[in-house]
Amino acid sequence: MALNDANLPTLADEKPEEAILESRVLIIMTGGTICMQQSPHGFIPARGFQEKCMARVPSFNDGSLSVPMDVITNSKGDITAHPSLSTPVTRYGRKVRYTVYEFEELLDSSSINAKGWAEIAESIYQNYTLFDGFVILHGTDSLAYTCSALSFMLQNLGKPVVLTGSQAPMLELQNDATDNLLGSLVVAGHFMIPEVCLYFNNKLFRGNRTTKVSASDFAAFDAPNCPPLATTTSMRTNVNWDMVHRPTSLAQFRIQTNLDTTHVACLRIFPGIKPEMVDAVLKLDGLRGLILETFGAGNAPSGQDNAMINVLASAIQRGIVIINITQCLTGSVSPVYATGMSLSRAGVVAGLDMTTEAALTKLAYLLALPDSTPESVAQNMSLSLRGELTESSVPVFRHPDGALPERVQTLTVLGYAIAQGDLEKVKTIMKTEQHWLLNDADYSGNTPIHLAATSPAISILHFLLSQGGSVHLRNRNGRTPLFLAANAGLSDHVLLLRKSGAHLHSDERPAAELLARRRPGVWGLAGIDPRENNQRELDEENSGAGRSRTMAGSAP
Ligand code: ASN
Repeated sequence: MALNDANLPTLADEKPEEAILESRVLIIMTGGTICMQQSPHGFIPARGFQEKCMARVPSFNDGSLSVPMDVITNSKGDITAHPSLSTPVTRYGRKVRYTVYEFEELLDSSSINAKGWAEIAESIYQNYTLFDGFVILHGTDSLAYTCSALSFMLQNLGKPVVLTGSQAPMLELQNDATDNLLGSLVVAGHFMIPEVCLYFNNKLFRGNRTTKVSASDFAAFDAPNCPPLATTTSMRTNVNWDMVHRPTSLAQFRIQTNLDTTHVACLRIFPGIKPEMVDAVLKLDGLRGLILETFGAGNAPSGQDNAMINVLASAIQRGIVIINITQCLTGSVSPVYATGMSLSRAGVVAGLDMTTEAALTKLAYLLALPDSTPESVAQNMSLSLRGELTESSVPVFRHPDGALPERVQTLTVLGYAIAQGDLEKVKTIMKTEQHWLLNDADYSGNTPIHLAATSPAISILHFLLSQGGSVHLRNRNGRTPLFLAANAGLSDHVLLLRKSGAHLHSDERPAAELLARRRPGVWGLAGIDPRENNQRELDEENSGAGRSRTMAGSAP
């Protein structure tokens, strides 16, 4: 049925109090203990996780219908339809609707490699616009490596990617799988933490800061040099918003999948290690980079004859990048001792407080960048690309746990400045109040980016985006900033948001397609193809069936 102009929806027609917002999360199952079952040869991964492990648990299935199906594109570009399940309404007033997409081959994570990491990155990329967040289920053995690798492979990430697993299978009576999975779903479905994170034992860590610290305890992971991004207590998840790393370049989400893991190595120094042994590793065919695990603050045996330093210096001269990482769990590499200083004089790069997992995967990532040189790789290894190291010891200013009225007042003043187009005022407020404001919302659920999406001064939108404001948060009507800008007919705002990775949420598309009839130009810029709209109408008329809302999305 064709709608005439008078029937077209407007924003004013929407009644937020009647709608329960559903977040959409894609769960990617790669294997690991979480999905394992006993076999005559020990635990092995088993298929059918959504039906066997999640559908029967009330916290993972409120029994609501999963129509329409989620249409998932795999890493090879093949499309399949999957039924979804939903959690009951959470304490944050939302449901989390999710689909489990299982890899063709489920692995014990001790067998994962760069190909597996590429498959995960591709799967996120292909389905990026359809979901609000992603949960990756993975074995714990190599989980910290995968977290680190993905943090570099996913560039300008604007949505949460939460990795988790368990020490005991979900089908065991007493397990840690249920809590880890539920906690991860809640984070991915509610909190705009656009980082690759690891959720385990009630803590959310920055993924590239983690290391596996126990082979059997439920507290299997820690991030020794970085406080958790969030912690879950019995009733709620408390996010440490000051810690959250946000993309600040105005660019769309993209991935780099060709890590050079075959030309890097890792060597742990021990008392009495011979320079010849180090030399032999450094002369491995094609080696381009080495992680040297040293003592304490970055020290290695020097010896009277400087033989070790000479071996390292000559490898560096041959173009091999050597990174100094401490064997200690906490603290940083710093040249305070003569032995450590001579390493840096020889050209060994201080890896500061990076974990070995982060250093190794970062090295493989940087070596694979087009136009990389040993110098550019060495330089980038001691810079923070994704919050994987602490660059300086300047204490981070923490916003005091502000009383609610104070926060609301600041947000109101900021909202007023945005509406007035007063860039200078916006800059002043952001400077003094720091970045917690970017994720805060007024009573309608509008964040500063929502408000800036219709501000008379596009420079304010530009400024707030460059400060790390998210383009994906939705207000209480479920609207993204992009929807608001298009609805206001602001083409330049729409273009800037698109350039920064914004896309319409699948829930917004039906309304957007109808509104596009009034203003096809600006909605076209927002990603609504008017031909698609006509086609949908034709399909509906011909078959009487509605099209899946998730079909409209595509990889960015
Ligand atoms: N071997 C298992 C794995 O990493 C260990 C686990 O998941 N707890 O796949």
